[in-house]
Amino acid sequence: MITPIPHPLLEQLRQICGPANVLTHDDPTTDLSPWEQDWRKRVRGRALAVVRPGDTAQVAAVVKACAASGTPIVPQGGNTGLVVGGVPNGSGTQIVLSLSRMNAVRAIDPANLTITVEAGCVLQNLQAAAEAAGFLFPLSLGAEGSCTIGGNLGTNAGGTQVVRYGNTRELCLGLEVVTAQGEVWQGLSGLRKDNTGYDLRNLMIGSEGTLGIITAATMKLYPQPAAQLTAWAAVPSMEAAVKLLGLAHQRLGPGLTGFEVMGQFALSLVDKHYPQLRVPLWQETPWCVLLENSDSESESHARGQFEALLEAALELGCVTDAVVAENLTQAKGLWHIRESITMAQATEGLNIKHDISIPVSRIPDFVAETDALLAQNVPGVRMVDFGHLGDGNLHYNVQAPEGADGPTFLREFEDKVNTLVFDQVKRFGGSISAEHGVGEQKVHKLPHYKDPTALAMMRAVKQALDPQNILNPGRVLE
Ligand code: FAD
Ligand code: 2HG
Ligand code: ZN
Repeated sequence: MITPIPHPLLEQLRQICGPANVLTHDDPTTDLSPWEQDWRKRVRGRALAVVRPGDTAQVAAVVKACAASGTPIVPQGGNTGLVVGGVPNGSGTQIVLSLSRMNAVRAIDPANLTITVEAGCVLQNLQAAAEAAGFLFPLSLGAEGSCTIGGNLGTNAGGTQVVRYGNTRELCLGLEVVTAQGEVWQGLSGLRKDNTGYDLRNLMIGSEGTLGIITAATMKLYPQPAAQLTAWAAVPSMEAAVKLLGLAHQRLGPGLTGFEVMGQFALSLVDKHYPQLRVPLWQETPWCVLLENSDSESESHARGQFEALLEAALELGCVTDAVVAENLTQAKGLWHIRESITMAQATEGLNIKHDISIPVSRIPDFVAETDALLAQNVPGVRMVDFGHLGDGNLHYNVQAPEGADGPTFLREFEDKVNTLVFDQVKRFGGSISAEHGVGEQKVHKLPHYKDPTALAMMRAVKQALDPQNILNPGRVLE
């Protein structure tokens, strides 16, 4: 039995959540690394405690206690974030507020097409609950087995269905939020229309835990499609991929639910690290595209439409070869290849990530110009390009040259590469973060790339809602 060192705030937190739900370094047998280490293993923080409340009232009481002692709070869901936004800093003075115990599905309203869940609900469980009720919850991303809806809302996550259903923000109809003062905002309306003043829901979404703690959400449900087909196409250039996207919009209309592009080197990494996944066509083409067609009529209607699209694309020369999945298992296999790029890249070694957006029409020129600039500035650079081309969102990632030492590469090149890429993004009218957020990683860059008036309004909002700066300090805003 270990007697914890007396600490007035920790005593209070133990009373609120129960001693088993306040984890500290006092107990040398408790490993806090799952909460302190970021997913990319870029930063290892040190928490004063990891606190795991069981309901909204406990979250509110924890925040009140922290506010009274001026203790910073870092909200955390599945800790899959990619920009160092959900782990504590190294000071040992911040608490991690993990929502993982608050994972219930509170209600499904079939007529209103909504589901209300607690923030710690894992995305895959939310998808499964929707499916069990006969509906589709379309948010889908590689981390869905461990990320939570609270984290998805906190980052306004995108994923692979945005081209049809929008980002997490577009899927949300209401929130329950604990404010920086420990008050509870009951905003789980489920209303599709509400013009009674400022849109606080949309302000909270994407605020990365800096304005409030999301404890529950009402999300939109959709009918299940009658059929879903997936195709993998070899395309000769990024221009051809953009042309194929236009054609797919024209031919499939709202049936186009996924349009992902993958560069040859990105796919070579999947082939190298996961040979069992059998990546199709990658050796014969610089780019592959994964397309999904969701049809409300029937499988044969979907197949007819899809084949006509691919035939037209072959004739126009924007596709050189293609395979259409014969069944759901094959389709899942193709999606699994796409979702494995992040892991394959991590296995290959340290890298520099960019999740940028550019108007789709300008992406080919952006890639050609920026690739050339990087090749001039970083000898032997290897580009891991892939992403959600349907949304104009590229994961324009930079891998160290073959055989280079990862940490040395990052020390020497990370800032230079970020500046080069972000300057190009600005020149092309894009955003330096399309989906992963700002976190700690891009916080120093934001003032250079965000409109100064917008940044001033953001600071004013933060000051108004969290004047003590206790909610995730140092993230989003310096
Ligand atoms: P965490 O990592 O725990 O937190 C993320 C941020 O949200 C932090 O700032 C945190 O403080 C805040 N937060 C967490 N919970 C709450 C809450 N309840 N209230 C307020 N703030 C909160 N992102 C995409 O957009 N698209 C993708 O396709 C995508 N694919 C991914 C694939 C992989 C393999 C991985 C590892 C990550 C991927 N991500 C993607 C990044 C990541 O943003 C998402 O995985 C997810 O949205 C994070 O959810 P989480 O529960 O893990 O949040
Ligand atoms: C994806 O689209 C994620 O797979 C992760 O956003 C992107 O690894 C990345 O850079
Ligand atoms: Zn992505």
